[in-house]
Order: sequence, then C-alpha cells, then structure tokens
Amino acid sequence: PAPPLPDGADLELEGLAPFLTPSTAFFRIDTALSVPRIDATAWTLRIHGRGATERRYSFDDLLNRSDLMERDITLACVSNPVGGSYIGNARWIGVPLAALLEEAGVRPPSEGGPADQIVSRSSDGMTIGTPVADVLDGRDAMLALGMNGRPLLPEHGFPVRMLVPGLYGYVSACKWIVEIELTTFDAFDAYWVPRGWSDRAPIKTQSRIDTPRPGARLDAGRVVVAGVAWAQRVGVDAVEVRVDDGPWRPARLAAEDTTDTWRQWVLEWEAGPGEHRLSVRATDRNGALQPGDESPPAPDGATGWHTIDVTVE
Ligand SMILES: Nc1nc2c(c(=O)[nH]1)N[C@H]1C(S)=C(S)[C@@H](COP(=O)(O)O)O[C@H]1N2
Ligand SMILES: [Mo]
Repeated sequence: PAPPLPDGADLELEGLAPFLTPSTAFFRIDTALSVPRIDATAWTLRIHGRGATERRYSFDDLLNRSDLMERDITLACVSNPVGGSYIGNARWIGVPLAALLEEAGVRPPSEGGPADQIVSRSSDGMTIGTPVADVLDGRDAMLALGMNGRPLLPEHGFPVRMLVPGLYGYVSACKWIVEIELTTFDAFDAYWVPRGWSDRAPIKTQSRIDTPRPGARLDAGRVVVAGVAWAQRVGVDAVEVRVDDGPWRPARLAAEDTTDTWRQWVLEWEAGPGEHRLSVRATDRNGALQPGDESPPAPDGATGWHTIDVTVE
C-alpha cells in the first residue's frame, strides 16, 4: 500500500478538486469510439525489440508479483488548456515497469542500450512512445492494474495500462496495453507525432484556480480562493495569487503528498465591490517560475497563468 495521505494534503474546501480524484470522475481521453472490453484471463503482454529478450506476461503473472506497488500519481493530458480539467490524481497499483524491462535485459541508452524509445501498443491499435531513459531513471513508472483500490475501469484501461509520472498521457499512459516494443525515436513515430505533437513531452508546471468559478458573483468580504498546482518530479514550492494589478501574494500550500502529485493551495481574500481579475502562478522546488507567456496545448502542452474574472457585490 501507498503510505496514508499526509495530514492536511486534502483541504476539503467547497469547490476545490478533491486531492484524490474518484475513478468515475477521472477525465477520459482516448480515440476509442467504443471502450475495449478485454478478458483479463486471456490477456497477455509481449515485451520485445531492440536490446530486449522477448518476454510474455499474463494478468496473473503481474497480479502475483512480489513487487506490486501502490503510488499516488497525477496524470495530465497534453491537450489540457490552462485552467482545464484534463488532469486527475489517483492512487494506482501496478508493477514497476523498470523491473519488467530489466527482466528482458533492457539497458538505458546511457549504458549502451540500443533502444531510446518504448512503443506501447493497445488492443485497439494506439501507439504511444516513451523515452527508455525516463522509465529507467528511478521514477515510479508502472504497468497499472488498479486505481483507487479497485481494478481499472474499462474506460481507464482495464486490465492493464502504463503510467509514467511526469509525462503527458499521450507519451506515457497507454490504456488496454498489449505490447511493449523497444525501438528508437528515429525509427518510429507514435500515433500523435505525425499529427503535430512532440515526440517527447514532460508535463509542464501549472496552477489552476478551482474556486471561485470564472464569472462568479460573490458577496463582498472574505472570499476563499483555492486550487491546485503541479510541478511533477520536482514539487511545488510556492503558489502566488494576484488580484487585479496588485502585488503577487503567497497562497498557503496544503501538505505535499509526493512530488508526482498535484498540491492544493488556498488564499483568503478580502474582496471589495467591483469587477476583479484573479491570476495564479506556481514556482517549483528548483526555483523555476511557471512561465506566464501564453501558448496553446499543441505541440507539447499549454503555458500561461490561469486568470479568471469575478464580480463582487
Ligand atoms: N489505448 C489508448 N491509450 C491512451 C490513449 C488512447 O487514445 N488510446 N490516450 C492517451 C491520452 S492522450 C491520455 S491523456 C491518457 C488519458 O488517460 P485517462 O483516459 O485514463 O484519463 O490516456 C492515454 N492512453
Ligand atoms: Mo492526452
């Protein structure tokens, strides 16, 4: 089991996304017009390709492993606009992907391995390309069998999906996975690459205002402003909120779960009557400020500060 959530990781404020996203509320992004229904007892995963000795695993092989782990990991879609909802945080159960690759004899490129890309394939023909180096660098990349204490829902990849903390879903999170091929970025473009998206895409640092909602009409006085921020692999060290053209004010951060999860924040604002504009920005643990220049999701993730307008009466 994952360690229990640290006290104060979930502020449980009205209008704020819960720290752990219920599976039925988790965003769904895929190209499947009908959700694949896979018989777990007949399912197999094949690992093969450059520098790999071919291996096959059944669902039972994975389920009965002694290295099953549970981890809290935030997953974001590259197409999430600033302030958008294509992001969720769940408690995943899975097998360390690095262990499976090591069983197939895979070495990272830095140790002379001939493959720099893992191409995962799903039962419905999706291909997703992930850097081998990222999977083998010690992060909790996994083949997930469970989500929030239950088997995966069909919509989220039952029986098995991949997850790599810190990478957008289209370069890491293959659902209904059936095959892992070791290859190179030069030799193969995964599904979204010829459609204009980057072949490598780490999740960008972002922050979001969950409450108040854009366009809200509020009573003058104390207003709770709250949201989430994420800087995966590094961690969020500060969140600041600006009202109109005022100074950036530090928000209070909720307790951190792990650097691979989003982090809640809250600020109490004495709101005076009128139209107001609220913006948020995060700073990661390396001191890097979330970029304010606005760019669209394509080709490798949106940037900009989430900004909302509210009316105080
Ligand atoms: N088989 C398959 N896996 C897929 C996709 C897909 O279209 N097909 N979409 C990917 C994208 S773009 C994202 S953001 C995540 C979303 O995972 P979720 O639907 O469980 O939130 O799944 C990834 N895995
Ligand atoms: Mo995505």
